[in-house]
Amino acid sequence: MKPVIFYGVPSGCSLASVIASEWLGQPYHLVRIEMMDKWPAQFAQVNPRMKTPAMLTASGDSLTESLAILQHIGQRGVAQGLGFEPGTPNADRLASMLSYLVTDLFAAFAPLWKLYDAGIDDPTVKSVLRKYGEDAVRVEYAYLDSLLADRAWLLGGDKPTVADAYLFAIGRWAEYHTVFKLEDSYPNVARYMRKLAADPAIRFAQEIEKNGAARGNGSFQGHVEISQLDMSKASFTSTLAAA
Ligand SMILES: N[C@@H](CCC(=O)N[C@@H](CS)C(=O)NCC(=O)O)C(=O)O
Repeated sequence: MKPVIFYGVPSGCSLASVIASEWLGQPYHLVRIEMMDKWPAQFAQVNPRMKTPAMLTASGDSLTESLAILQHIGQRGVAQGLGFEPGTPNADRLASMLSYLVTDLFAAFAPLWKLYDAGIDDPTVKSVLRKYGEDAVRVEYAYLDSLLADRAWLLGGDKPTVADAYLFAIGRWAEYHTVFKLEDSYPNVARYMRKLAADPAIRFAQEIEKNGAARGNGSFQGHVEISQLDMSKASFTSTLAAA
């Protein structure tokens, strides 16, 4: 089967998996999840934690967690420079960067998402969450700004990897949560985000998020309904596959 990516709107981290799929250039389908609405019950078979992104791979197995999905796409896209041969120093560097992004950078935004998602009325709790989130976000953007001072892509090199797809998806959250204007505070991150925003795959993925009439590079084979999918192998996540 063709791989299926489940992506969430608004402004999900799953944008990275759509961008990486488009960069890979191999056929794939998408399932859209409106995260603020009631989620389709069948999605629990793919990810019982009810989070996006999730994936059905070409073998029909479910795969969850951005890091795992991006590594999976990266390994299929070694020729395109999206990932690296397992066991090489570059593969280690990519794993390290992805791990930093999905833990430290993602976690820095957690208090701000808490404020956004939950109806918190207590003004003291609100201002503590806001301050805690903003401070944490600034620490990570200062680090990223220093990294990006002398390189075009997150890992250096002359092509983006799946880590760049993820940083684009998460990097936009500082302005989404109006923490700061990137241009004013972190010019290297701002330049990097501007360059990525002009990339055709990223423009496509953002159009998809907006539910626009997106035209990709030909690898996107259309949206599917979750009820149309063969989910017989979709509860793989908790056990090892047979050798
Ligand atoms: N550890 C997961 C986190 C995924 C996650 O929290 N996704 C968010 C969107 S960025 C989500 O689905 N939120 C919906 C919810 O929590 O209800 C990963 O890295 O993939």
